[in-house]
Amino acid sequence: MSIAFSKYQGLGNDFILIDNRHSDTPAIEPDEAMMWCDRHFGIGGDGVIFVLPGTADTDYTMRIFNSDGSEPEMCGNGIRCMAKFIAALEGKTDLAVTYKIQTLAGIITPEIFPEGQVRVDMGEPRLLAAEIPTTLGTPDDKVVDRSVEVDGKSWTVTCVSMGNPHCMTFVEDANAIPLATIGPKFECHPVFPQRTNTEFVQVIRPDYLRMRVWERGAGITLACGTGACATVVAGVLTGKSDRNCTVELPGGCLYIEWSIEDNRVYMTGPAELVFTGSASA
Ligand code: ZDP
Repeated sequence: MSIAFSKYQGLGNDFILIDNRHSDTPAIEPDEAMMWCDRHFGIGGDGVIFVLPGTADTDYTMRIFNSDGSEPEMCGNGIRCMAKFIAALEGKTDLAVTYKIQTLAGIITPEIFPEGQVRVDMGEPRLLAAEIPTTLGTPDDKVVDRSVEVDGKSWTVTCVSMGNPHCMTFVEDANAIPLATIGPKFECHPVFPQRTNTEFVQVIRPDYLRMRVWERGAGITLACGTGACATVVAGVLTGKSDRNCTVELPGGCLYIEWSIEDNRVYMTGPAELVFTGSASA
């Protein structure tokens, strides 16, 4: 069977999008998604995203498989890509449109601006240890500036869930962190029962953070939208950053606002079509 796809990227975090509006079941299985994401044997991508029919309160449902076949609750860069993909499917390219998307992390609302940027209401951050989840500290406590031993070294971490788990460490020089070796040790550390996305953050200014990410289920990626949101929340909780802040990732910048009025996090950034094609499954 041949399945049509569109490849999108947001700051170099790249996804294979599938029009799955006809069925509640994703068109391909997690192990096929792994093959499709392979950069040598497949199409290449950090994940596969399915546009499924909406629920009573939403226009569409998003499901995503990471490149290792696992299923995360949410994906910030991916939902910007998904909004652009839906606009193209609906013939609404270059128009201002807003969609309500059901995800495993609740309802997320991306808004496309006519000039192409996408602003996403990412919802409220979850801060309690049990919600992240992590066993660092007691279940109903925030996890701010906690120490954890990883790879024989003590690290001071702050954990935030944007629907998916993130563990942030503030460092002097983000580029000096050996991400490929230390990243997986954080991801699979026993204090994170659902594994974790791992971010190393350097404060350039309170309104400008530099971040590198090791993603759960995907490894080193050029950007992570949920991670950029979690990073600013961690920056505010530790007194290191403003609530309105630019996050510089290897693939470019995202603009993040953690609203004092409604406690929600808003993320603004690009998403672009790379190519379309079809592949067998
Ligand atoms: O939580 C996870 O397992 C992540 N790998 C999901 C993907 C997050 C993403 N990079 C983002 O932008 O939020 C897509």
